[in-house]
Amino acid sequence: MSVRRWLAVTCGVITAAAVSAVPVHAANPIITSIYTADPAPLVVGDTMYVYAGRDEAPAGTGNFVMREWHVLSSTDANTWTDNGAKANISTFPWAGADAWASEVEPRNGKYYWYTSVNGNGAGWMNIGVAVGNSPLGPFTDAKGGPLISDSTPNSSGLNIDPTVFVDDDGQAYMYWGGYWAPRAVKLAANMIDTVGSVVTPQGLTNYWEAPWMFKRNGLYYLMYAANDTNGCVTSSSFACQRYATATNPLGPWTERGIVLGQVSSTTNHAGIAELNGQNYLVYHTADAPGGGNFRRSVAVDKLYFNADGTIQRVIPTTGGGAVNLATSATASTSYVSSWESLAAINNGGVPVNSQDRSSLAYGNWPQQGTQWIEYQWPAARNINKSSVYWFDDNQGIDVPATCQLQYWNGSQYVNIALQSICGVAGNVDNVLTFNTISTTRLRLTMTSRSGYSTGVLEWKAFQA
Ligand code: FUB
Repeated sequence: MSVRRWLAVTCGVITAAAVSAVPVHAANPIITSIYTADPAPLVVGDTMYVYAGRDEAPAGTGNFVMREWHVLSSTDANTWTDNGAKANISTFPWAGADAWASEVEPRNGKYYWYTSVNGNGAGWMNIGVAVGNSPLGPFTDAKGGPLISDSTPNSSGLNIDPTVFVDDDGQAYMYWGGYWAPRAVKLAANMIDTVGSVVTPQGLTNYWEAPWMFKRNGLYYLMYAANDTNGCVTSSSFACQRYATATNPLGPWTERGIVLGQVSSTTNHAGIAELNGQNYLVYHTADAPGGGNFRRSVAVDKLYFNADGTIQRVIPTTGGGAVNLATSATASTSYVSSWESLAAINNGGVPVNSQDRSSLAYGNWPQQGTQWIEYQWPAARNINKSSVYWFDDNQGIDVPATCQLQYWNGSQYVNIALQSICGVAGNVDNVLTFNTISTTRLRLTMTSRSGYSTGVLEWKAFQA
């Protein structure tokens, strides 16, 4: 979509938005020209702005590379423009790396951009604040140093992910924190100083990171990423979005349910905003082509409140017909090792490499020869593509020698004539394409290399 050029930065001020901002009509993810993460929506007039970090990690790497924050915008939550990077590490002369999650809060005609950023000195992540005269800036460092750092008394174990809220009486509050350590503090009217002590909010069940605070009909809401396996995620390396409510802005909070379940990226970071009378959940996934845990993309879906103020769970939509039917299938297998997990194959994991067990692994050691895994649906599904990411533990499990895709034709399993080879490469998605079949059962058979067993990290089956 848009042709983007680097911005000139002088003394921490972004001087020119040299970006050709071309609107894109997008299903999810809403922008695919770059990877974007940690979205924070803000509605001003008829426009929704989404402040998002840019993921620049090369494919296959296992760490964040984040140096700038972009501003996306839309007047219908459907057609989106990337307005380019409106702040970056250099906006904060005292910082040096890690442009993590941020949020913008307006006040008195100014826009305060609270950011997670690495101070590059003693300690690690800090909360910085920049200020601008419009939602698109230009933004400059408002304080000349961090608002919160590791040396702030009672600060979080990880000082990231600020969310700021101004109450009807003019009092502003900031929540933030990672590593299961939420924190809150009052902000001064100038929006760049704290007032009083940092407090530890109570009642945020299984809080992990990524708070999002707002008020609706007199009730305070705090949505946040949790990573418990008690109905939230299949493995604690993923996260869901839970929410809590309170009658006081500093709590105590009562946990009320899940807004968004596990997504395809391990991190789960979201915000809520209302545009033209419709509420939206803005979040990120690893769903874009080439995406991953460190190559995330922003998505938007409608969100609904019930009459009693509770929030209906959002079911993510994807674009391009690339619906992965595996996540709604029941999996079975000829054999699974007792210490591995069949759940690994369709839990939405995004492996970094074939040794990556962060979202579980399926393996059939000590079996050798031909074994199979299978998906079953209660009614026939139309399928024309699958992809498999093989597990290789560098011990008894290796990528297979051969594989074959089969489907149930009503009375027996028959081989699918593949248009692409059944790939056995490690460290990649081996994509298989074929003419559409309609079936209730899809089976992947794998024949081991001599002396080895086989394993799978993720197997997807795509709706035609
Ligand atoms: O993008 C870096 C970090 O990942 C954010 O600060 C967290 O919320 C998580 O999304």
